[in-house]
Amino acid sequence: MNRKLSIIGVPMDLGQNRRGVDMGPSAIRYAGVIERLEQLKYDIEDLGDLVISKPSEETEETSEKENLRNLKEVREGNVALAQKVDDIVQEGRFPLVLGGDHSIAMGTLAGISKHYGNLGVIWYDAHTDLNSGETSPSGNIHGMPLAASIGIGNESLTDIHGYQPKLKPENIVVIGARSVDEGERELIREKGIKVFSMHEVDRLGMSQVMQDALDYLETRKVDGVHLSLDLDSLDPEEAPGVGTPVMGGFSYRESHLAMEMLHDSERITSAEFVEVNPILDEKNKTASMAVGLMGSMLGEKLT
Ligand code: 5AB
Ligand code: MN
Ligand code: MN
Ligand code: MN
Repeated sequence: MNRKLSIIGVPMDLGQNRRGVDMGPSAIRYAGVIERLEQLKYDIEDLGDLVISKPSEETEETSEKENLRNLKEVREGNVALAQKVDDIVQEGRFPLVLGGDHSIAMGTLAGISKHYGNLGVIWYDAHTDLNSGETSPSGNIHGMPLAASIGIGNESLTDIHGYQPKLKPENIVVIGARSVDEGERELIREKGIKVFSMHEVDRLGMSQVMQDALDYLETRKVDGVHLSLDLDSLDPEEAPGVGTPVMGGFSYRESHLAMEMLHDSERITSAEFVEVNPILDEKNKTASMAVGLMGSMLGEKLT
């Protein structure tokens, strides 16, 4: 495991339409992320938060037409993030990105993937985020980052950081899916994207699913693994501070196990934790869970 960690917050809320997720990085910091990871003896560099610009009325109109809300500003934020993350990886450090809504995964992956020949991704989420302007029921770009990263959708999203695609569809593993739109289903079938839905987790248990996911990426001969963890993968009873809750999710405990197994696999090379919305939360518990999961992912054990 890379002992040098760089943390960057991305106060992005323009990829969806519930205010508050831009305060995610503050909530995660307040929940003690730096102190927690320092205890694990990492060399931590805190790069603070990116500045995200507010949308103008003019861009609102054009993006409504294409069913891509706040397209211009979402792109700009991701272009800036991609450069930051690129620099972090270039310096030989492990990027840990704090969201912000999930649209920021486009920028994170754009900065990371150029350093790898065959990057793998674990997408831990209640959703598959495989929409485009054509298929999206909402026009919210936080439902599109995985599609954009495989080169599907509007050019200004697929082309962030000047290259595409960022990912091969067969190097993606989705875990936790339970709300998938029709257009997304088609893409999963067409591209052969590996999805462990809640059905598989219920039948096999998290331990087996995580092992299968890691084995699958091993057969793909990936040279790095990025974890993109959307807090709405957890059950909203336990983690209420998210904008798009879907019932029937993971327990905190199950997710801990998943993170510990990821750590023990010694494969993980970057991560992001997204969609924490403190306005919808109770006593900052969703942010605290995010911090707890980061701890497990980075090797925190009781013994
Ligand atoms: B999240 C939905 N599929 O596209 C859409 O939270 C929800 O990043 C997207 O996973 C949820 O609007 C995006 C209905
Ligand atoms: Mn989600
Ligand atoms: Mn998501
Ligand atoms: Mn969400």
